[in-house]
Amino acid sequence: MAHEPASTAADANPVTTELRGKILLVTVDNPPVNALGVAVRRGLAAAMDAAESNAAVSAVLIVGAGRNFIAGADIREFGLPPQPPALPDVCNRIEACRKPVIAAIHGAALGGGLEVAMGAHYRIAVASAKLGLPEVQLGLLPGAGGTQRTPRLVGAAAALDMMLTGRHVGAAEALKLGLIDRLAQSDDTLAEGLAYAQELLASGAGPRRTRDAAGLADRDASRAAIEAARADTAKKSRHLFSPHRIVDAVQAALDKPFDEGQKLERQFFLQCLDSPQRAGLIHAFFAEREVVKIPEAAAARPRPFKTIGVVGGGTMGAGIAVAALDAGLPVTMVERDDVSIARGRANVEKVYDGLVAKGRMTAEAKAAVMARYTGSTDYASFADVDLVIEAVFEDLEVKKAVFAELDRVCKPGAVLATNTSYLDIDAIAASISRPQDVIGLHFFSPANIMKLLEIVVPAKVSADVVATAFELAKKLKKVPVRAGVCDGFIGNRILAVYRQAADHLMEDGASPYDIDAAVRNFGYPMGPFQVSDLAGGDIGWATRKRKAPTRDPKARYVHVADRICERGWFGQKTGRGWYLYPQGARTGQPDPEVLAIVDEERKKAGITPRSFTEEEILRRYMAAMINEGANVVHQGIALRPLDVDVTFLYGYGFPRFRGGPMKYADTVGLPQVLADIREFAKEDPLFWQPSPLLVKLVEEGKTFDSLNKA
Ligand code: 3H9
Repeated sequence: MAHEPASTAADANPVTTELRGKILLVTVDNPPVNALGVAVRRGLAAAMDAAESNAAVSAVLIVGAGRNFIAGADIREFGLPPQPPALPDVCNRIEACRKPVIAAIHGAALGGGLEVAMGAHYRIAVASAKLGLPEVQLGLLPGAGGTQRTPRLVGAAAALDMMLTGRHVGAAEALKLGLIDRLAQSDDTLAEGLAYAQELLASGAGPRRTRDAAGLADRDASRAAIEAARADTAKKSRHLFSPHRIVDAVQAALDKPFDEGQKLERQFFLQCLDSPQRAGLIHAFFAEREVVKIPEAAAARPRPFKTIGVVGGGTMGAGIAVAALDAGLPVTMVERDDVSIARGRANVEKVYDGLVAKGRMTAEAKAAVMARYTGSTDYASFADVDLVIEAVFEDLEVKKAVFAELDRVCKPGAVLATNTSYLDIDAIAASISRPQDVIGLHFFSPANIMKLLEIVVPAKVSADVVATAFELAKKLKKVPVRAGVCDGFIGNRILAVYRQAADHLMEDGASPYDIDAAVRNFGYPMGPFQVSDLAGGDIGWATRKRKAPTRDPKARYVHVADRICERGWFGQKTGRGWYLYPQGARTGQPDPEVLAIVDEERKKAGITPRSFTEEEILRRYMAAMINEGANVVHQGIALRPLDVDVTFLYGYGFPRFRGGPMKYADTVGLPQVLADIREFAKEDPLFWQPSPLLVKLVEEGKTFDSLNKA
């Protein structure tokens, strides 16, 4: 996405000053989140000058207008030409102020926002305030003195924890850490801030600079904390750039005077800013906010819903029920008979029992949640339910029979959703008297954990039902993506294609273990063959059998997976699949027998194996993913490329630091991707057909991102 800066120098001054007695009240008012755009930076610096030059001012109080103190640097400015003053200079200017500066914090004080607060001499926060340094999540590090001031203020261990996780620290914890000096007694930030400032003046308190704070005084403890963080980061963040620089910057805070440390911090920050990881992570940040902006949300208001019905108590139905229960909603589950509903209830309870066993939930809390759960064998129990999600066996006739029952018993206006992962939802909708109420809610397994929710929009559904589905996603804390009806919707449709590309690579000479390793080195937690072993090879096998009758007889088909499934090797649950899992091991070992099967199939197909470098493997794997992603956008199944990106980030383990497959394609360059596809097409023109959208964008010299703009 191309982003305009939220504010420009020409905008009305978003920083206002007002004398309250002897205190200069400085208010940052830059909706929506008081980001530190250039006008705010200028305003803050000017306010310090004004405070120093006005003899009537004895102290300065900085507050944020609206719901937050300051949410950080203006992310939309990154990548644009810098405009002075730079934020580090502004924070230094605040710290250098010869009159005491106090920050009164409510809402979010994040990133540069917290750095402004640390530039101030004293900090007070209301109980609900959230403080943090989330830059790492954007591929950055705190670049306005944060890597130098935070360890001096709270010690190396706590500072590293905050900067490496990016977590939000509550006000009470911030007080304990020494990040703030006082916890406000009420929610009235302004009154509390003014009172604190007056108290400081009365006590004769002067400026107190964070750069002089003694948090690193215990040098041995600091060194140990840095070494521990370095080792942990090497293990956990091997693909990432900025976490390592964060550790280096804290090392500099320990070893060097403040100004020198800050110079290094600046260098590291600019390196991070230049990295494609920063571009990928910031793309992901905006994409997950843009993805909810759909035409139906603008056109209609969601229907109210207070109660949820779930048809089916299998793994999926139970997971959906848990997701709804966790969101505080009452759930009625219907199954066909007593045995099935007992199993459904047991599946739900099993999740909570697991939490109780791990000490993450009390037995009383479990009982309170289960009190909102009702099991029934009678569809009439759905009479008052606002929204029903069907999660029964994947068979069109079975689903139609369920929907006929729902049509019969549900009240008018109830939303009727199916959790199918590939069936024709238009056909389900057309089979009942109220197609306008029918929608697809494609949850991913385990449904109470996985964040992605594909909201599948059939032709006849009314806009308010789509808006309701997005509202439900918000309530369940899911990341919704709007998808059109087709086999596999966005995610599974694209998956089917790049899985085939992986099979082709395997038959042509790469081993499944080479392919998995290449994909892991790209940043995925697992390769496609490991995923198949985890999910169960029988699932893909069933899909292949389902698609067999409609498969183009001229299309290349690799039989290896079928040969493996025919032996009953379905992966982890059967102790072997693509890998061996001796004694229930969770990490697989390469299996020579699998390699022998691969060899045999190559011979049958008359293929002489050749070798592929990791780069060659990835080029094919990614080109297949990107090309089908382009088709999905071209056909309107996904609204924009960013919808494909969000689907893969939240449902398929795509490495977030690459932004998603379509963003990655832009990074590689679309002409390169198209050239690759055309080269591969020389071997298999049926499989490698360039997407018309990709061809068009290359002809026009455009990127996928150009389509993300509203
Ligand atoms: C940094 O500070 C670097 C420095 O160390 C060094 C500099 C030299 N900029 O999330 P929401 C927009 S890096 C621009 O839906 P919520 C957002 O896109 C920064 N825009 O609200 C959305 O726009 P739209 C470190 C921003 O109430 C609107 O505001 N800080 C920024 O659910 C509302 O956002 C962070 O990483 C921004 N910084 O959550 C904090 N932030 O309406 C990032 C938000 O057009 N922000 N927008 O879709 C957040 O975590 C959440 O926005 C926050 C509010 C918790 C504050």
